[in-house]
Amino acid sequence: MNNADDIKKQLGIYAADYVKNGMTIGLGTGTTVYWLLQELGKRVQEGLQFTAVPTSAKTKEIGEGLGIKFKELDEVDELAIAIDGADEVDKNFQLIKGGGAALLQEKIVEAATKNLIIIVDERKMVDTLGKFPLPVEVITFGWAHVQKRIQSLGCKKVDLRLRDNQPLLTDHQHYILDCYFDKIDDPISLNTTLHNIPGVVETGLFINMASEVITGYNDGSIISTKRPV
Ligand code: A5P
Repeated sequence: MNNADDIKKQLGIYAADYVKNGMTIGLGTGTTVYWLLQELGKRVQEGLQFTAVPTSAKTKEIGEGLGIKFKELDEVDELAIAIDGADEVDKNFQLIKGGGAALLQEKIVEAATKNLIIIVDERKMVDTLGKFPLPVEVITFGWAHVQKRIQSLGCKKVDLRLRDNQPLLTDHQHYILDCYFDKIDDPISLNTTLHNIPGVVETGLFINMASEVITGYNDGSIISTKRPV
């Protein structure tokens, strides 16, 4: 029986095999990707050469400390692959992301590849999205009005995310609203509805973006599944 951290570490090592010499890749954010960064750092020391576009300031900071070479998104064309974690993954490979508040940059970077590889432990695989509160990134101006509009969509609770008792500011100087929908029956239409609210910058619904999900199980096994095209 492996604990959550062991599984994340195994996933990081497994996913590092996807990174080949000469690639330009997107690197995600979070506690699972942390282990990927550690493994890639080791492989860089052993001679692996690649360039990465970070999905957050945190990933860039950790990666640079490990010797990983970064570029800005606008300095590169298409990314060969991107690897990231997720908070929930449903049967159709739709995702909730943003638990680490990096969803905006993640979505922009990951839109630059056809090969978004998601690494998650089995607890994050769900039939229906929504138990995990959906993060929605909003402009700071008028955020309480956006909060009310999301509540009026039938969302049970919408919390402004705090850090140290202050509203958390994202890398791009926005707020995050954590939206407790409980059950998201139609993620595609909810994503569109949320985008139509003035003040919403981006949602944590990653629709039709993941091409492959690598799942780590409690018994130590790892299974990779490709999204049917
Ligand atoms: C960051 O904003 C998120 O999208 C993360 O990718 C997601 O929350 C998964 O993070 P963990 O691997 O830490 O669970």
